[in-house]
Amino acid sequence: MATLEVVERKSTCVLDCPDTCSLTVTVEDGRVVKLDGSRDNEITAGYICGKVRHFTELVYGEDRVRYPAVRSGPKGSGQFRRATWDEALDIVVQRLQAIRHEHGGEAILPLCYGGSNGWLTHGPLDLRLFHRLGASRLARTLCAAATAAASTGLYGKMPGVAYDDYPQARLIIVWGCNPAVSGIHLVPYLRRAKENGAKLVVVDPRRTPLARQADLHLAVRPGTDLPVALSMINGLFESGRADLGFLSAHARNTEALRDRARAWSYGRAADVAGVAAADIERLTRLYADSTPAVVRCGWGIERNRNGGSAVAAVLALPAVAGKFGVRGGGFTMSNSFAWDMDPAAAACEPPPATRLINMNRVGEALAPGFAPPIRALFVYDCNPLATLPAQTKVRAGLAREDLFTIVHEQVLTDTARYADVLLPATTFLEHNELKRSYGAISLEWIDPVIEPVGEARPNYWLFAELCRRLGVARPGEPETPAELMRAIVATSRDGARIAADLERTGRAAPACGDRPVLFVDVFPATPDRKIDLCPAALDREAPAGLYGYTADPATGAFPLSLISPSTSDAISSTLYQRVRKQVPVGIHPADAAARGVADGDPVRVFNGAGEVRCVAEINDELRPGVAMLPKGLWAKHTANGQTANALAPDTLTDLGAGACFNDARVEIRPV
Ligand SMILES: Nc1nc2c(c(=O)[nH]1)N[C@H]1C(S)=C(S)[C@@H](COP(=O)(O)OP(=O)(O)OC[C@H]3O[C@@H](n4cnc5c(=O)[nH]c(N)nc54)[C@H](O)[C@@H]3O)O[C@H]1N2
Ligand SMILES: Nc1nc2c(c(=O)[nH]1)N[C@H]1C(S)=C(S)[C@@H](COP(=O)(O)OP(=O)(O)OC[C@H]3O[C@@H](n4cnc5c(=O)[nH]c(N)nc54)[C@H](O)[C@@H]3O)O[C@H]1N2
Ligand code: SF4
Ligand SMILES: [Mo]
Repeated sequence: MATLEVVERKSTCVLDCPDTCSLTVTVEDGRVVKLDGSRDNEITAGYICGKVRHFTELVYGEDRVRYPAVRSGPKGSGQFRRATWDEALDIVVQRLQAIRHEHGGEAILPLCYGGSNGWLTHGPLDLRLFHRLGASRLARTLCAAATAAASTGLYGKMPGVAYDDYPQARLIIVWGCNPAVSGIHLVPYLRRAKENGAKLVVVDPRRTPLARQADLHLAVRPGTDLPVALSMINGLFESGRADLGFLSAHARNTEALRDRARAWSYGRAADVAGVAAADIERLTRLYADSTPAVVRCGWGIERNRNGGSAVAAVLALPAVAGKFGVRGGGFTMSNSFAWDMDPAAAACEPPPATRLINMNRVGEALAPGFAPPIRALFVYDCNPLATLPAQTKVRAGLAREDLFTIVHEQVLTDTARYADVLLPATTFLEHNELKRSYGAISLEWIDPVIEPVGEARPNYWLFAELCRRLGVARPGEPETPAELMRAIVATSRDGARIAADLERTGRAAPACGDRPVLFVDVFPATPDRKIDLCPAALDREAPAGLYGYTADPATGAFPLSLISPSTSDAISSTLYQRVRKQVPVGIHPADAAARGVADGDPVRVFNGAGEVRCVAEINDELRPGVAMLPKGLWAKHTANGQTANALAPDTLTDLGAGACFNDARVEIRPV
């Protein structure tokens, strides 16, 4: 009798989550039977989230895409016939060549985002293909566009405070971030800080799990962080608590920030944000009095018309109050800024000057009248129907008979159902990956732990193959995972050491180490190493000028703010196939009563752009005037197949041209 081979293999989670957990994967006869946290990465501390513990349901589930397939029914029907890779790629090559020949390369649009957060699945070979085809370029703005514009505008690419240093802080402000769901490994450090006597403040329209334990919770109206932060800055200057010594040594344009903040008294900010002026004042005093103090700046702040300026104002706070220079002091935004590699530059020449299409406007770009039209859409690492704003327009675009759509996917998503050619993608358990985390500060080399399921193939295989078949490959270019890794790492100033560390241990720390003290170990990556508190480029970009506030888009007809934050069931849309029941819209008791809506009632959530039919869930954790549907829902999660994204406008943030998901304004009525 054959004995069962059971082995434990190391891996690292590559999903779009700040934590980048180190994993122990149990493999029985070539099949993954268990995923759990390991201690290779200290932050993981031996535990992982429930989503990834159930990852085998994605890998082996009924929705897994196992074979190449060609559409055999109407667009969107999800009806396919199985094909061989050769046949599927022949069709792709023939159609892309014909479209390029007849309409030019710009008629092709790649559409990708964060499905895998690794550098081998996005960056090198896909861009090699699309650049050389002269395809339209994609502005990858679905997330972190405003935060990146603001934080790099002020600080250049500077990493922030490491999770491990939070227990040193006396005050922690969790601002527009819900780590209990979206980055669970920060939570034990917050608990330790509290045990050490730290105060916790949460700024969030919802009473999140952390807000419940906070010393102060500012339940601001969505989109009003900018006035709150500016009034704190004004208060610090007015009360003589601004650190003028630090500012004159380390910052530029302090006066411009101070001038703009002057317009915001505590009272005026409190009126706009719907909180008590005394609470903002108390927070300012607490902040001035506490050292070390750290702000965990989240992505909840950015997803509205004021998002860029709001993030800039929040990140200016530690400069104004002089909170840098000590362990546990400053801010944490995206710690991916610890790395200086450029995966695109590693594999191909600079991008051609073809048109740039903002992914938040893909619905428009696929609509009639957009010229010259897009005729081929190549979707990978992305589920646009579930995650892009203006869902109704996106769906209409995908349904176009004259659009040739290729989808490279792991599971049969809502988007994949619209494919003309569907190609099976491997998961990170089945391919190599190079992943830098954006919460913890680390870079990991990841080996596959199992053979590909079915005929699934990694992105790097697919794009190398297409480069060859479309005649744009050049001999001697990096192409295998190991070659790509070396080429990517070589674009870093510290490349030789990082490559050696990766090859020896599978992980590497950046030059500044994995627990940098801000303004001791790292400085702003700006030309003069100073903070620019009012960069001219950002000031020109923002329609109301940097730090200029734009009023709430609510109208009498659509008075409620619909927010759509992350939940513990999924990473964006990934793993939502596991949730088989419908998902309710959260509504505050007062808003429900005013509309005659009771818990569990069927309702319509609607505005001029769309309508979601679902049931109501009375939720007193929301502030009045705010309703909630999770981000990333699939069509099956509502009664009519529309989700929060059908109600989200395709307007853009003031900086970075990012998505304004939380600017959705709606009405809710019983049906
Ligand atoms: N309403 C609303 N919508 C939002 C947001 C919001 O706040 N509200 N937030 C947004 C945010 S923060 C983000 S980051 C985006 C995320 O938007 P997306 O990137 O579109 O969403 P994901 O679910 O992360 O990933 C998409 C797909 O990539 C696939 N994938 C994973 N790995 C690979 C791979 O190696 N190869 C290939 N070919 N495919 C792979 C997954 O199976 C998944 O279906 O969504 C945004 N959408
Ligand atoms: N489980 C899980 N983890 C995830 C993800 C996931 O989908 N699921 N997504 C990953 C990705 S792609 C990202 S970008 C991060 C995002 O993680 P977070 O930074 O936590 O962002 P969100 O979940 O979008 O929203 C965080 C909080 O912002 C609040 N919020 C909404 N509007 C505003 C506002 O105007 N001001 C303020 N102050 N708060 C507001 C929401 O109520 C919410 O509690 O998480 C990552 N981790
Ligand atoms: S999704 Fe986040 S918390 Fe869950 S295993 Fe991956 S890195 Fe860890
Ligand atoms: Mo994101």
